[in-house]
Order: sequence, then structure tokens, then C-alpha cells
Amino acid sequence: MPQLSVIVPAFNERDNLAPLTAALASTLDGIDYEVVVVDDDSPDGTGALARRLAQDNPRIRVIQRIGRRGLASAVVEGALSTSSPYIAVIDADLQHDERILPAMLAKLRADGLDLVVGSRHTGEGGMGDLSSDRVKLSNAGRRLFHAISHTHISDPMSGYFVLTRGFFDEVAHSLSAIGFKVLVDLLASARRPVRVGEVGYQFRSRAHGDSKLDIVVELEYLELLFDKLTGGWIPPTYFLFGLVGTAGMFFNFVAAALLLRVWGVDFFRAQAIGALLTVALNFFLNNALTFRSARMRGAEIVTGLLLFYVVCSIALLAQLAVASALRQFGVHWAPATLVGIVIGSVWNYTIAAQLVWRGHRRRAT
Ligand SMILES: Nc1nc2c(ncn2[C@@H]2O[C@H](COP(=O)(O)OP(=O)(O)OP(=O)(O)O)[C@@H](O)[C@H]2O)c(=O)[nH]1
Ligand SMILES: [Mg+2]
Repeated sequence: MPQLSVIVPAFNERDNLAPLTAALASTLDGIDYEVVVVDDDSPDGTGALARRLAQDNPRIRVIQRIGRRGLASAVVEGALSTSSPYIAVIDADLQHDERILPAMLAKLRADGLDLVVGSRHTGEGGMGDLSSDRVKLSNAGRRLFHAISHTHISDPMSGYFVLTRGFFDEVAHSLSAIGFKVLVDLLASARRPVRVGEVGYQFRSRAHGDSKLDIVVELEYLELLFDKLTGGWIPPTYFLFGLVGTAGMFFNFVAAALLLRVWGVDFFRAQAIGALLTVALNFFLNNALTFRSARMRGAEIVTGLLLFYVVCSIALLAQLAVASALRQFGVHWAPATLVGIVIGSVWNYTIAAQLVWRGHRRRAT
């Protein structure tokens, strides 16, 4: 049985795999290890190349997921597929300096820690030539992490770390497995103080392939934090649904105002057009963000949009029914309105998730 399983999440990383596995072979000389490449059916053939490499090197294994995407879930499933007492996670694109891996493992064992992070903010560490915008984003992420967790660690945004099987098993069922920030997920899922250590390294720039980091990844980090803060009781997609709905309210107001005051449309029509446009806007935003794992394309969009209009109308009726029923029981207008809004939005979310975007990603647990 290998002592160390090195999990490598890889999407469209064909040109990086051979250099990475060669670098791992030379740095991990003397350690009994295996490499688990977790590929999400990359169009560039990363999975096929990994299998070819595995033919020559029995230390390499491949998991190819079809119809799935996601860095965090790739890492979690890679770790679950192994049995070694130590698990490392390293990016495929050679940005993480593999030469410190033996030192990270040695520290984990010698100091009896749960987890050792490859850090860009300690000792020899550095951000390399990462753009100043990316550094700012990373710093904002760090601050948010420190707002939800008491673990003292200089680089919670790192994707490079080694942990013990025991610690992984302890938190595995509480992981959200959303987005890119697996380390934040692991640390925030622990129900006790985590024993962490850090080893510094210089972040390298990407040699080949494209970054997968985009605005959705940032939103996913907020989703992850929301999931951790609510203890998994409220679906994180509801949080995005709520954000989209709030943005829609502002849009509705501005659209109605423009129609009424600038284009001289009468009051009732301005309300109706504003509301219809807002539902369409909400549909497209939810399709692109909230329910992106079941995103509709092409002709599906037309039926999806029509269905969403029906669902929203029913939600509106439910909202009105609840608010007026409460009013009849003598409840003050403010709580009656608020309860109506909450019932309407929960109803809207639930039916939209079940009916319009069936099969969107749900929590693993
Ligand atoms: N299996 C799998 N791996 C992924 C997915 N998204 C990203 N990865 C891998 O996760 C690692 C980190 O992704 P990157 O795009 O390098 O993100 P980053 O390092 O924050 O951004 P850059 O500095 O621009 O490279 C890489 O090895 C990617 O191939 C995914 O959906 N599935
Ligand atoms: Mg990268």
C-alpha cells in the first residue's frame, strides 16, 4: 500500500501532465507514493494521456468523470479512491513547487499535524508574478476565511497541501465540495481546532494551458462560505437565487421608472412590462449562475423561460394568499408582507430547482 496518494485535479492540462509526473518521480524518490489524476473528461484528451502515462508508470492512476465538473469534488473523489495514510493535493499546471512536498510530508509526520499547507505567505513563500488583481482577490478571500474560521494559517487560499487520512475521514461527510477552495472547506468543516503547519514556496506561473479561474469561481467561494456559515441547512444555490432576485428587484424598479417617466408608458403597462422583463432577466441569471450545473442551451431556453414564467406566477399567487390570510387574522401589515415574500421566494426556488432546472448539482451529503 502506498504511503502517500498525490491527488492531481486536471482539466485540459494535457501538456502539463508528463512534466508534472516526471517532476514528482524525481522529488518523491524513496517515498512509496501513487499519483491519482482526476480528469473531468477534458476535451484536450488529458484523461487519455494520463492513461498512456500510467501504462509506463504503475504509480499513476486515473479517474475520468463524465458529465461532471468541479475542482473541489474532483479532489474529494480522488482522495476517497485511495487508502494511503497521507494524501497530498497539487495542481496539474506546475504552479505548485513539487520540490517541497517531501518537507511538507516530513513536517506532517514529525509534528503530529493534521494538515500541512504549501504557503505563498510564509518563510520562503511568494506569489511569483501573479497579477496585482489576482493578489488582491486572494487577499480578500483570506480575510473572508478569517471571518469564518479560527484556524491560524497564512495562505488559506492555497490549493497545495498534505493531510492525514484520519483528518480527511473526520471531515469527509461535512465537506461542501463546492468550487475551488478545498482547503477552506476542509478547515471549516472540522469540529475541533485543526493542527496545521506551513511550508513556504514560490508560486510559479502557468507554463501551458489556460486558467479555469473566472467570475463563477469567485461566486462559488461565496457559496462555500454561505454553506459553512449556515451549517448546510440552507442550499447554497438558494443564496445565489436570493442575490439574483434582489438584483431583479432593483432592475424592476429602474425599468418601471424609465418606462413611466422617460418613455411615457402608462402606469399599469409600465408595471407589467417591468415585471415581465425582470422575470426574464432572473431566468437568464439563474441559468448562468445559480443553476449553471444544469444550464439550458439552445431551444431548451424557450421552454425553460415559459416554464419559469408559470412557476413565478404561482409563487406570486402563493405570496399574495399567505400575506392576505395573515392580514385577515389581524397580523400587522409589515410581518404579513415579509412572511409572504419569504414563502413566495422559497416556493419559487423550490419549484424552479425541481421543475425548471431539474438535476442541478445538490450537496454531496
Ligand atoms: N478535474 C478538474 N480539475 C479542475 C477543474 N477546474 C480546475 N481544475 C484543475 O485545478 C487546478 C487549478 O486550476 P487553475 O485553473 O490552475 O486555477 P488557479 O491555479 O487558481 O489559476 P491560474 O493561476 O490562472 O492557473 C488545475 O490543475 C486545473 O486543471 C475541474 O472542473 N475539474
Ligand atoms: Mg493554476
